[in-house]
Order: sequence, then structure tokens, then C-alpha cells
Amino acid sequence: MAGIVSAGLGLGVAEIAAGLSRTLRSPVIAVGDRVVDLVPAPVKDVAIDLFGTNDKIALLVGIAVTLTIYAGLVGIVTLRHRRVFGMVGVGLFALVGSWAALSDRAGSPWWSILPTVIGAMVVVGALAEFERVTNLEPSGMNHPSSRRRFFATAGVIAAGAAVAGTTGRGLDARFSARDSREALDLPQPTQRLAAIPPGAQAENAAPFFTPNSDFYRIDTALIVPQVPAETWSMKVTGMVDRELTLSYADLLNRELIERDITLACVSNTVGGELIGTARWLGARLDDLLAEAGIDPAATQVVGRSVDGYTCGFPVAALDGRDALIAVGMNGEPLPLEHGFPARLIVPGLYGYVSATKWLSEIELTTFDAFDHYWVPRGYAVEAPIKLQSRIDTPRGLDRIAPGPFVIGGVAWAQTIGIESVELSIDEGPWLPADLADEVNDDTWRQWSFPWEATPGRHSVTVRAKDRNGSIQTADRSEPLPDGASGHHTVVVLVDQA
Ligand SMILES: Nc1nc2c(c(=O)[nH]1)N[C@H]1C(S)=C(S)[C@@H](COP(=O)(O)O)O[C@H]1N2
Ligand SMILES: [Mo]
Repeated sequence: MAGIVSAGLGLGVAEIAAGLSRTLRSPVIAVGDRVVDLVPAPVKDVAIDLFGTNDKIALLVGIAVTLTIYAGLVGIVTLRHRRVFGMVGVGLFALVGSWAALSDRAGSPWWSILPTVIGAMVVVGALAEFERVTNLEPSGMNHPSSRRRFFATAGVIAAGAAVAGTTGRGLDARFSARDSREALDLPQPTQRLAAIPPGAQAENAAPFFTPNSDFYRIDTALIVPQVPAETWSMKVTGMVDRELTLSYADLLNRELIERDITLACVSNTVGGELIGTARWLGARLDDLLAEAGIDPAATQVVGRSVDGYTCGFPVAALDGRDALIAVGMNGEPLPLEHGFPARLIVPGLYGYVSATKWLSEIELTTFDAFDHYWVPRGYAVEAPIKLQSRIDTPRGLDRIAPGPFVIGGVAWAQTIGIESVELSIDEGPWLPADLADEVNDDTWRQWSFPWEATPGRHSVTVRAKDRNGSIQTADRSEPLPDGASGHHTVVVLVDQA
């Protein structure tokens, strides 16, 4: 208990220290970020599979459990054994925290170790206090008044930890970008895009537009980067004729267009939910880069985030497709967790190579000169989104009544377009599904299939064909290294009549 409440006070005070400056972060977050950067990609995919987009919460809970056990042990060795062992334990914690703070992705000054160091000093002090109050009697903790003092001290320290932690969080709230986002008037597009045709929504398929609140979130940021629009700026650098710097106002003053684009994550498993469609508002990336003047020798467009994350995709991908520096999503300024104030969206490329959130820089370079974030972690350098399809209704192992039933879902082949979707019931012949109206090549195409459900257990499998004549492969592959493939199958249980 002594170890745990002492650690709590140390972390609470570290939280206050972290709240003093935008640059400083709590040791827990610093260490968590290192874990995110260092876990092998297959482990990350398993975590996403297990916890979905709650993977970050799972990691923080894991860190909290580890810290609690560690702090408990430090307390035990300090009070029961030798004080110096406890000090070594706290010192080790301080070293790990300092290393984590200094090796931040986005780079960090030497003084970013301060929250950890101050926190560790507080832990040492708190443990010393426990030692003092329990040794006032020669018989130590065997004496009832020692025990009373021990629990009183624990109570005071625990209360202090709670106050310090809350104060620290409160201080940190000053750096939130929420007010900046809420004060913004939604930028108007130069030309408003018409509403999608009602026929684009198939029965029993996911909503054509994924509401922002349901839009999957995948990133390496344990805490959402807080970037007020007023202080944001981005640069275009590297192999360009002239480097550019844009403020948020500069960006809004450009021609803003609306585009419907389906974004997908490379970690999406067959049938998975890490895909969504939004109406994005933004400035054309190709226009901006043309103004900067791309060196013909440049092969890679790197998007850099304020948090140090990087995406990278071929210059050749800017083939006229509607790549955007996006500021709006489904009629709102970008939500904070989706990259406020500005991000990249490139149709047809998985998010990890293209969709830099909290954008701070676009660098023109070569693939030889630079590996983007996921490349050293085993993911493919280039990653066009694979032709895929998904059954939305029924869900796996749903029980349904016999009789007419509409199977519904989505298929996607961004930048190419879906030619047809076919279903196979109980591994029978491929039968054509009804395609919903197409919105554009860059969004998913919805489909439905009227089915006469007969009692018993049935399997339903879907596959799509794209406009280039490719047929979605049945070969299963894992998300690593360049996206999952294979057919989505669900088993449905049809009741007796
Ligand atoms: N700064 C930053 N941008 C990022 C990432 C990240 O980790 N950090 N992840 C990328 C990945 S892997 C995907 S799939 C998309 C997801 O965008 P969303 O969270 O808005 O759906 O963002 C991309 N942009
Ligand atoms: Mo992703």
C-alpha cells in the first residue's frame, strides 16, 4: 500500500509538472508512446483484433496494472528490506520515464524529463515518510500506534495524489483544441457537392456516410494531439522549387472542394469495421504541390504529423485523383481525433501510407531516402487499398425467420469502381447481387441480395469484381504487410417454420 499510494502521489505531481507546458507529458503517456512505437506489428494487429479501437485504453490499463504491481514491490522492499533497494527501484522508473520522454517521436528538449524526475523525487519523499512514521516506536509496525500512523499517512498521501492528479489534468485542459474547433465556422466549399442519390443506399447495408462519431479511429497517439487552428501552420518542403508555409487561414482561402471518399485501414480484417465513408472538405493536394513545383526526381510524398508520425506514398499516385488536404468531415470541422485542424486524404491508398492526421509538413523526397512510420515495422512501402467486399446483414450467427430476407453489404475498389458483386449460398454457384447506385469510384458501392431463407444453418459468402476486370481473391492473407484479402463469409441460423 505504501508503494502504491507513493507512486500515485508521484504520478499526480508529475501530472502537474506536465500541465505546466504544452511540451511536457506525463511519464505514463511518454512510456505508453514508446510501447506503441516498439511493439512488433503482429502484436499490434492482435491488439486491434482483440480490443478494436479500444486498443489504447487496453494499453493504458496494462501500464496501470504493471505500475501498480511494480510500485507495490518497491514499497515492500523499501519498508521490509533495505531502503536502498527501493531507491534503486524508483531510480529505474525515473530512468525509463526519462528515456521515454527524450525519445519522443516528435523530438523533445532535455527538460521533458522534468515530470518524471520530479515525480520520482516525490515518490522517494513519500516512501521516506512511511519509513519515518512506522519507525517512531522501537517495535516498528508491530506497535498499534505505528500501524495507525501508517494508515493515516497512506490516507493523506492518497488524497494528495488525487488532488495533484486532478490539478494536473485541469492545467492540461488549457491546451485543448476543443475551443478552437468549436469557434470555427464551417468553411464553405467553392462548389457544393450534390446530395448522394437515394439509390446509393442499399437495404441492410451500413449507412453510406459513416457518422463522425462512428468513424473508426486508428493512430499511434495515446493522447489526441491538441492543435488550435489559430497557431497551426504547415510547410511544403524537400524536393520542391520553392518551399511553402500555410496558415489555417491560408488553407481556407484556397479553393475548397467537397469529395466523398471511403477511407480504409490496412489493419482491417476481412469483414472488419476499420473502414468508413465521409464527405471531406479540403484543398487539392496536387494544386498545392504544383505551386511548390515538384522536382522530377522526387518519388515520395511524405506527410508528417505534429506528433512525429509519418505517412508516405508515391508522387505517381497524384494522377488526378482527388487527394485533399482536408479540413472538414461530414459537414463539420475535422473532429480532434480525426486530425484537426488538417489532414491528408488520398483516395485508393490505405490510411497508414496516406492519411496523415494533425498534418504539419509535406515533404517531397524519394523512397530510397526515407521510410515512413510503418515501413521499419514490417508494413509494405506502398499500399493501394485491396478490392474487398463485406456482408453487413446478417451478422455472423444471427438467427432469422425463414422466408424472404434481404442480405446487404458494401464492396470497394477505390479509384477503380465496382463492376459487380456476387454471393454464394452454402458454397453454391456465384449469384449476382443488386448493386446500389454508384456515387463515385472512390467510395464503397452498396449492394443487396433478396434471399429466400430456408430453415437450417447456411453460409453466405461475398466477392466483388472491379472495373478493371479483377475478381476479389479467395486467398486469405493477414493485414500485415499490405492489407487483408479473402472472402467474407457469415453463417446464419434460420429458424424452423
Ligand atoms: N498522425 C497520424 N496520422 C495517422 C495515423 C497515425 O497514427 N498518426 N494513422 C493512419 C492510419 S493507420 C489510418 S488507417 C488513418 C485513420 O484515420 P481515422 O482515424 O481518421 O479513421 O489515419 C492515418 N493517419
Ligand atoms: Mo491504418
